[in-house]
Amino acid sequence: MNAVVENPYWMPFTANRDFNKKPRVISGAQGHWYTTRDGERLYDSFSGLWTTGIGHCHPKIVEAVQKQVATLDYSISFQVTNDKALALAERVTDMAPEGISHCFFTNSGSESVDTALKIALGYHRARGEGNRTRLIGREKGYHGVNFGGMSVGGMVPNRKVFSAALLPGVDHLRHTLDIKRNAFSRGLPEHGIELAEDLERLCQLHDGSNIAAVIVEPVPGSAGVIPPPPGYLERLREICDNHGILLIFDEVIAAFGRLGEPFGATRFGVTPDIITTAKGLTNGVIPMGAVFVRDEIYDAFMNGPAHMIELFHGYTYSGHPVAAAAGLATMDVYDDEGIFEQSRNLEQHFEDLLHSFADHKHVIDVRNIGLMGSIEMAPRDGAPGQRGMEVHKKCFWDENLVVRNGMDMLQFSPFLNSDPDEMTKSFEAVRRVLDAID
Ligand code: PXG
Repeated sequence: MNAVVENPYWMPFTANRDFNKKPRVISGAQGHWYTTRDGERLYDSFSGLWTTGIGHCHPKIVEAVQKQVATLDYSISFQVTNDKALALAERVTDMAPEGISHCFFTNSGSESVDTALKIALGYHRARGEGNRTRLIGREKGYHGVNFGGMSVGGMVPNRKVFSAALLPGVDHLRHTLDIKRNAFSRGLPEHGIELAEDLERLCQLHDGSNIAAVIVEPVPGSAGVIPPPPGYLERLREICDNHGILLIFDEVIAAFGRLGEPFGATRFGVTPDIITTAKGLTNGVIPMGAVFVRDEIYDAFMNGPAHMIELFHGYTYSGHPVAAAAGLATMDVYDDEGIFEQSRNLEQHFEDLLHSFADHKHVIDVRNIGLMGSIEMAPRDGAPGQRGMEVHKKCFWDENLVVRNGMDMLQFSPFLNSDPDEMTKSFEAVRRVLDAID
């Protein structure tokens, strides 16, 4: 029978035909475990999709969402707002680095990124520097799948088909992955700070006065967890300052505890001008993102007639009350249960488990920082990605374990409140699978 008829759902970032042969379908979750529709329990080694750091169906979030949906299910988002959106904005800007006291709500990481890029362009124009239009991303960057984020992103398969439609005036810094020099680094790799000079080179090429913004993930996640060389982010900050360029950190993964801190910016002690977030903002429970901006940026827009809209941008669901209620409950749990501290305390154990794979015959690199980790395997000859996919499927079917693979890299995003023994067991399962495959 035709696969299209069997499964009407065209799944995102999925090998649909392969999936349809033996569908992997989840129908429930509690804490650190999923339940499949066949009633099997699976341990979730990826916290959803880097999203659900405090575990699934946390009672406080469930209760907040249930209450909110019965109180105010939706309210118009333009020229009027709701109490929960206001409260969440106050709550999360309080956690942000000094000098950042406003945020703009979106519904996803991709929307946060495109919002940030538009704010950057609008900011320069509002200040009479409308010539600053060029945007700079980085190879291997992932900034979502909308046109702006795709253009500044550096994941080749995500760009290839859409090459002709990418934004003009975009350049990319080289990525900092250097397995030859940095393989099996624990935490920050030793080599690569000089790669930050790529930004200076682009400033010389275009003249820095034409560049609006640079966007990077402090730690690229989707590309396989690439911690920055020490001093690299500081140097980007310095070059941006020298040339009046805005620095954007895409913290869709890094923010809210994944690096043991509210933000990657606070972990690295480098404050960007704009921070994009999503995922951990609501523990993944209701889609929502937030874009944090420095006060000067917000202030630059607050000009002109006061009755006029300052930024012609927004979403029907910006500040959705149910999402905001989920966000508020998530922040409560982060605080009440000391989640960021728990995350920090798990780092060493996680690092040791990951690096215990350094001696495995299939493994060519292990990278980690905070609770972000990647085990990179060598690709099979002529079949890149096949080994990674096999590990994913074997873990699912044979080990009751959800492991995310990006090509031949295994990605790990453990719960911020993981039980160390459960974490150990999940890696024992991964080892059994690696031992069993070619
Ligand atoms: N920026 C970053 C840094 C991300 O990690 C996005 C933007 C886009 O977010 P939305 O909500 O639009 O998907 C992301 C998303 C993976 C993986 O396997 C990571 C993401 C999405 C899908 C897979 O690492 N991150």
